[in-house]
Amino acid sequence: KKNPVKAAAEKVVEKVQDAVAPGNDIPGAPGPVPPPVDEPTSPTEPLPPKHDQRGPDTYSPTGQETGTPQQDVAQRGAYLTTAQGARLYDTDHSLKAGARGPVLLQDHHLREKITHFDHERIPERVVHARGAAAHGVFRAYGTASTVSKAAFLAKDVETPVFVRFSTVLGSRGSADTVRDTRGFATKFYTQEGVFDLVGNNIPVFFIQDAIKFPDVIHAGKPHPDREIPQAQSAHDTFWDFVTLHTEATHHTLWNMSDRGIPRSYRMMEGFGVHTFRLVNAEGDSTLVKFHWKPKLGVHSLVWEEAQIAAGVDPDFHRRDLADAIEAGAFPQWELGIQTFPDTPEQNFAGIDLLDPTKIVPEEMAPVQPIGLLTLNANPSNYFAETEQVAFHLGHLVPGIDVTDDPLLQGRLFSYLDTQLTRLGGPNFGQLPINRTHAPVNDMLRDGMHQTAVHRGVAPYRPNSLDGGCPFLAGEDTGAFVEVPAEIAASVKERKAPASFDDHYSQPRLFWLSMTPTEREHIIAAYTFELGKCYEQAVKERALTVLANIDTELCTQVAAGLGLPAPAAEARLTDPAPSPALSQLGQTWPLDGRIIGIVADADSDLDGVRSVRQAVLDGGMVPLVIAPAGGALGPDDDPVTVQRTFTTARSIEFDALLVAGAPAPGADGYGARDAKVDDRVAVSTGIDPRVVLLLTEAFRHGKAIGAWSDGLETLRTAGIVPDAAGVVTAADPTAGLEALTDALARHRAWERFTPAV
Ligand code: HDD
Repeated sequence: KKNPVKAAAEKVVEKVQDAVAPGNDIPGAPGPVPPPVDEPTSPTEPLPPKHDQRGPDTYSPTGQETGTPQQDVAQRGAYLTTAQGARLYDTDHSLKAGARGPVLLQDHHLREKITHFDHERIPERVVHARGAAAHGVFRAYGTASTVSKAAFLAKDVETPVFVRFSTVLGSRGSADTVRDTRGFATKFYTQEGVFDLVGNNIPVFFIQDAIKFPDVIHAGKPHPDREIPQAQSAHDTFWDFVTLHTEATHHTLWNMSDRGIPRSYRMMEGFGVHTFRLVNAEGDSTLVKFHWKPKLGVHSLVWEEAQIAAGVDPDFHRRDLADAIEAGAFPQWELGIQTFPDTPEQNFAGIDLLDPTKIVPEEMAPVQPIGLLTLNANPSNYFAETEQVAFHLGHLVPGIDVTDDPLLQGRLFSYLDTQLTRLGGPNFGQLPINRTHAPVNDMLRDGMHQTAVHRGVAPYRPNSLDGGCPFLAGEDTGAFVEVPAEIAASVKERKAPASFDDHYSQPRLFWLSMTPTEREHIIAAYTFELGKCYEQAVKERALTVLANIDTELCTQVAAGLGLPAPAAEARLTDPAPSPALSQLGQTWPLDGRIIGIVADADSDLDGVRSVRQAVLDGGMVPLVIAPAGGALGPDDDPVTVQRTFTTARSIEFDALLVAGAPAPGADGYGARDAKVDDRVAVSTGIDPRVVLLLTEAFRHGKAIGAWSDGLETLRTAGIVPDAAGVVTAADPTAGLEALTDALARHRAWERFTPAV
């Protein structure tokens, strides 16, 4: 007797094969469904990708093949059409009763065009609204295979990725260079599904339990009455919160350090923050912390530079990332892990690994490199990619699992939930940027913005109608199986463990690990931010917190605020410093660094040409800055000008080379420029904007070089030739070498007081 399940399944297969028969074909539809095996208890082959898993480039929104690759133009086809494909003869005039008459309601094109426009914006992210992103590839070294069975961590496996960097507090249109934490979220499109590593550039977090997240964000965001200040922590509610919840002390200290104002997204570390759990093919589990280490080193702006940039170029970080990738200076990070035994205590050397306000110093648990990330392509559409990308910590692959960190557990809820509002429904996974590259056979159906045309009748299982599909995988067939971690018997309670109570020893460890220059920056940052607060009680409470970190820090900030310095509440601990926390003291590659070359028509243009070439050869970017746009020199051998004295500001350049002594007013404007007190500059005969450029660059510790007439310009700007990081040479290319040596240390730290 024929098996009824099999018979029913065969009927379905026939139907499907009919539907996909040649001539009846739907572009991108899967091929014929394989006939079921004798008994529908296990799959024969993985099913091919669904129609909606194809790359976005080759299909129009209606699924029609549009040709590959997609051309880089906004519109394709000769004629403008409506969204329904009807050709249009006019898109500039509403349909009216006579040329001067009222507009008619029947004008569908007008209504369609305006309606679509009215709905072009979606809610911005409630946090991390401002961001910039890039595509890239992750190549695994294979070194993690002993601890994780994740296929993408096996040796030499290359996995496409999309990385979004962000600030936390500001709105979508806010400035890049504000003092804030930076997001570092990576989507790995692995063959086993998407893995999202949603981290920050600071390894600890403000709070230990996700239930406080709305509170800390309400405190950090602009005040609800006036909606100011934008993208700042320098206001009362932020400091009120972080001083009443002293677990925030560690994260806040990192924010007040140079880490709060990165030079570039390319020069930031990234951290997974929480402890994760890896599991290998044998089922052994290991606790880990993820680290991204930038190849270019960790560098920061100085505060004045960050403030100027926020006005002069609010897109500073976004531009820097896109420009570098476009120029082929692909940023790279090594992914590394710190590993810890997965013991029931989940504690390493007295540090509770479930407490997200704690680090494990690298000196105690070295970061072991497991792969290389290279960002090599800019998004082609900001909205479709950077705005619509949706990260979620629950996007895990076999071999990577979560721990009971209460902050992580709450995040596992929040990220899915937020997309329902932000992306308008549960089908955001079908958006091109969010699509997994692994075959999908889910039973999720319908809902807002459903773009897949699902066929078959049985999106449930087990079923006897759709060939019995889908079947369940086991661990041996690549299923994601949670690590069966033991949970100690306990009572249900709203409580944090006692091990979460120490809020000061790690901030003190961070402080003690800083060089004198870095400490000076921290003192200045606290003094600035608390100085912006109005509430005396908040400032005083902040000082009691600082007293528990370090007496010198507290005394100095108190002096700046004009308040008495309180004493520490308990004896300060004496942890061993962690040198890995300091950003200073090493040299780094200079790929993509920007060298400004100041010249005018009377400068040594041969020198400019040769130094320009040498900068390019060194993988850096030369930008010639001259009184006016166009070119310098003869028509047959021009030196192209990239910036003028009007458009250039020091924040754009990592180092300056000065070839000329441009007089004020060469462009008919310089002498009247209000950027600087021009009486001084006019009397000395150098354009005041050049003097400003140099004095700012000098104050910000940047490398400065000069030759020929440029020496005169340096003198006018009051820069002594033997100052640290200042290079004067007869031969510009020899000078460049010395200049880049200085730049490799990022800044001439000796210029800051106190010196390193
Ligand atoms: Fe979060 C976005 C990083 C705690 C709730 N978070 C978001 C993004 C990053 C982080 C990088 C931007 C992702 C993107 O580019 O789209 N968040 C962190 C880190 C945390 C953290 C490193 C602590 C270790 N976050 C955290 C908590 C909650 C959230 C405790 C809620 C309980 N985060 C969100 C969110 C966001 C988000 C509301 C806003 C937009 C989004 O998720 O997609 O769900």
